Amino acid sequence: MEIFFATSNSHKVSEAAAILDPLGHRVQPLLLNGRPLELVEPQAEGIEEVARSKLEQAVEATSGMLGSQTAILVEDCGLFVDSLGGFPGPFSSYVESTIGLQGILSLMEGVESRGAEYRAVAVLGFEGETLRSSGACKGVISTTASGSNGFGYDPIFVPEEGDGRTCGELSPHEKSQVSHRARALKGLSELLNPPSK
Ligand code: ITT
Repeated sequence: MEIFFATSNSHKVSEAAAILDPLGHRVQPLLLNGRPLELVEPQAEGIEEVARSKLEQAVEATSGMLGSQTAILVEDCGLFVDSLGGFPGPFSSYVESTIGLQGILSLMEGVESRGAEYRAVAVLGFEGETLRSSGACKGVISTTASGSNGFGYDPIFVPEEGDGRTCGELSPHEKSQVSHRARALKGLSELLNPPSK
């Protein structure tokens, strides 16, 4: 299936293509006039509601423009830090662009309990149907930023199912073995192609 990913984040497209292309889909960015759609993220909503809202906006903006056997994918993610009561959660994008990773590290200075979770909700619109899948990746927030792979919070997030390196230090393949995005997208692929078919 041809999957158009409506996102402003090219890293997400590359990661989704690496996960879904080997499963028989073809992922590409959804561009209008050569640019990603500008989707409004309703603040104060959970990532589930934000993902559904982004899909509605993308479907409306492309109404009648995509052929059959094509789907629109959107995804919303967040980093939920236990000791900060789940902050930044749905505000992760805003927080990254304002106080940044160093701001999160400062908020957690001297904090011993450093548990956190990346969460993703992926929603696919296909022939009027909506499929939805979620994924999570548990880990801890490091005390310093490390690594230049990945994007966003990767340099300060150490996945539980790893060897102590941050996601920023993992190769793209290693990240795709444990990431919230990989889990959400593999779930979508199973909904599209149930194992019994
Ligand atoms: P779109 O909404 O346009 O898809 P975005 O980058 O704004 O792109 P999100 O709102 O879903 O995406 O992401 C919320 C924040 O979480 C944002 O700061 C991302 O950089 C960060 N994030 C999402 N997935 C991540 C990942 O795999 N590794 C590190 N940070 C991630």
